[in-house]
Amino acid sequence: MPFKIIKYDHVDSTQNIAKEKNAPYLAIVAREMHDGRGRMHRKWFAKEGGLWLSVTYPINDSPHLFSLAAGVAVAKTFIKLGLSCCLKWPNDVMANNLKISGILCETQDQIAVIGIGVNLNNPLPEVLKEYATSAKSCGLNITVDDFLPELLQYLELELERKPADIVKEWKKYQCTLGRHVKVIDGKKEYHGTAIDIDKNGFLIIQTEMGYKTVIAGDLRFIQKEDEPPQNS
Ligand code: BT5
Repeated sequence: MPFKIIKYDHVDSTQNIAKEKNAPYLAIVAREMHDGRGRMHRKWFAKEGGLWLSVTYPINDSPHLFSLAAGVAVAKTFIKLGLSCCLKWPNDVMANNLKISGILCETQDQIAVIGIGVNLNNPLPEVLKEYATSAKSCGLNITVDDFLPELLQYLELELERKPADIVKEWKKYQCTLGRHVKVIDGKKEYHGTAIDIDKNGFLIIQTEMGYKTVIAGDLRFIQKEDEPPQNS
């Protein structure tokens, strides 16, 4: 089912607007947000020029897979528009080893509110320069009007897939598995090799203590001494 696009100029967070509307198949877009948020209420910088979007979708049996499906949709859109990128578990899209897009999935009643932030022509603050990038910094002029219709088409397709197919599709675009990682999940910290994601989208890490399954968390790539350098 197609999304109904509702555009705003300046809002606190598109997530809040989407929750106020409380209806499925909406695509709330804002030119700018002053209180954009990431997971655990972290600040999300959202100046004019980027895509700040929240789509609403009916909850099914596997709403935790929506973040992965949305990541696939973003990656496919970038690739179609000429920028190579890949998926870092659980919710990041990476270009040149830097975060170009982040996804936040929240739920309310029977609706999932999937927030998607994509850095296109927006400026990024100095504090993020080491971790984040934009299409512009990668040398491409991609506007919101170029990106949004393509992304919504991919979202329709990816969100509708069966759980096993979402996982399968995510694996095609990922750059996480096989790498040495540190994952912080609340007070717990895991070091090891990212081996796989299971049918729920949870990450399986091979640690010195055996296999660990991590439901959510912050993942950093770590470089082993005997490896050539790879950025995180
Ligand atoms: C995310 O959280 O990556 C989810 C971001 C979701 C943003 C969208 S925009 C539309 C919708 N409306 C909202 O209010 N939010 C959603 P997390 O993995 O927790 O990453 C947050 C961290 O990313 C911050 O602590 C910063 O370090 C970094 N960050 C902030 N702004 C960024 C940006 N524009 N680009 C890249 N990284 C950023």
